[in-house]
Amino acid sequence: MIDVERIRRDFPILGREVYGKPLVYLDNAATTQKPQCVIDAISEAYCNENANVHRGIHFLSQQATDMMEAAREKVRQFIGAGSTEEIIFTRGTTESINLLASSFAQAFLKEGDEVIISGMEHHSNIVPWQIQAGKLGFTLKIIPVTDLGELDLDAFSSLLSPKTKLVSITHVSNVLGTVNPVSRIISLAHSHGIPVAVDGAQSVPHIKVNVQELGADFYAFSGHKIYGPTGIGVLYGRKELLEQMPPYQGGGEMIKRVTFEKTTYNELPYKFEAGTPDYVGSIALASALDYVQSVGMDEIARYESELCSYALGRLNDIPGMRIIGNAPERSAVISFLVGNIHPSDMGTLLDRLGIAVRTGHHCAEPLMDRMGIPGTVRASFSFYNTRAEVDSLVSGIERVRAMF
Ligand code: C6P
Repeated sequence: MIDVERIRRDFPILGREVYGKPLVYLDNAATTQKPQCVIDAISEAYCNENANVHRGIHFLSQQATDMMEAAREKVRQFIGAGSTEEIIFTRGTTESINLLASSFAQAFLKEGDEVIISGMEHHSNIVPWQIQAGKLGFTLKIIPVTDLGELDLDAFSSLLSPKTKLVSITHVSNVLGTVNPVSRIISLAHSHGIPVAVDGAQSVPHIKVNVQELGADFYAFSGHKIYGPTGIGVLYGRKELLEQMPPYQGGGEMIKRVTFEKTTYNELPYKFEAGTPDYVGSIALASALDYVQSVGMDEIARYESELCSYALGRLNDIPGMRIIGNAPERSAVISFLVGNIHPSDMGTLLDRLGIAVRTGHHCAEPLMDRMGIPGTVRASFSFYNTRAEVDSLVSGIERVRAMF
C-alpha cells in the first residue's frame, strides 16, 4: 500500500506554494519532481566522486567509472535487458530515437523501404525518421488512431509488407494516455521478421517494463520522467542489431584506435557514447530507479490507476467536459477540453490557483489534426498525487467554467 503522505515528504518541492496557494503539480508527463535521494546523489557525486570516467588511472576516475557502470547494471536489471552492452546512455528519449533513426537507417534502410510509426507519436518519434527518410528515400507509413484513441491493429496488419524494415511506436501516448498493446504489435511484426522500437518515455515511470518479455528490439526512455535528473536517458537495443549499426557520433570514448587513415570503433555500448558522458546523471538515475523500486512498480501502477479512475469519474461529471482519448487500457494521463474554453485560458487560470497542468499540442501535432482539435488541457499524475489534488483540479475547472 502506498502511504502517499510519507512519500510526499520525500519530494521537497511538493511542499512549496505558488501564488500563495499549495502547489498541485499535475504535469508529471512533462517531467516528474525529484526525491531527496536523487538530489543527494547528484550533490554527493560532485562532493566526493567527481572525475572523468573511463580515462583516468587515478582513484577518483576509477570510482566514478565504477559508479557509472553500476548505474548501467541497475538500468539493465530495471528493464530486464540481457546485458549491459545493450544499455546506451543518452541525453533522453529524443536523443535515443535520433541515435536509433540515424544509425539504423544507415545500416538497414534504402530507397523503397518502409518504416511504420503511428498516428499518436510524439514529434520525437516522427521527425528523426523524416530526417533520415529525406536523406535515404525510404517511406513512412502511419498506423491510424481510432476515435477512442487506440491504434487500429487491422490497419497495422495490412501495412506490414516485405518493404517494412522497422516498426517504431510509443508504448503509452503522452496525450491520450492509451497503453498500446506493444506485445501484440511486436509478435505481429516479428512474425514477418520485422524489428520493433518502442518509445517508453511515458511507460517506464508507470508500469513494470521487461524488454525481453515484450520482445522489443529497441526501447527508449528519459531519466527526468522517472524521478531522475534531466539530461540522462537510455536506449536499449538488442546486441545483435547494435553490432551491425554504425556509430551515431564520433569523438573520444567511442574508438579503439585512431589514425588519419582509419579509425576502429570501441565495443558496445561505448561505440554509441562519444565524448564525456553525463556520469553524474547516470549515477542519480540509478538512485531514482532504486527509489521507485523501493516503492514498488506494481504498487505505483495500482495506485496511479485508481487515482486516474477517480479523476476520470470526477471530471466526467463536469458539464461540457470532453475527454480526449477513452481507451480502456490507459495510463495516468488525461487530456480534456471544457465547452469552448481555450486550453491556454484554462491552463493559465488553473495556474493562478496553484494547479500546474500542460496545455497545447503536447508535441503531437499530427494527433491533434487527427482529433480535429488545436490542443488540449492535460493533467498527468504520479504516485505522489492525491485524491484531494484531483478535487482541487475539479473545483478549479468549475471556477474557470463559471467565469466563461
Ligand atoms: N513528452 C510531454 O509533456 P524527452 O524530451 O527527450 O525527455 O522526451 C521526448 C518524448 C518522447 N516520447 C514521448 C511519448 C514523450 O512524451 C516525450 C516527452 C513531454 O509530453 C515533453 S514534450
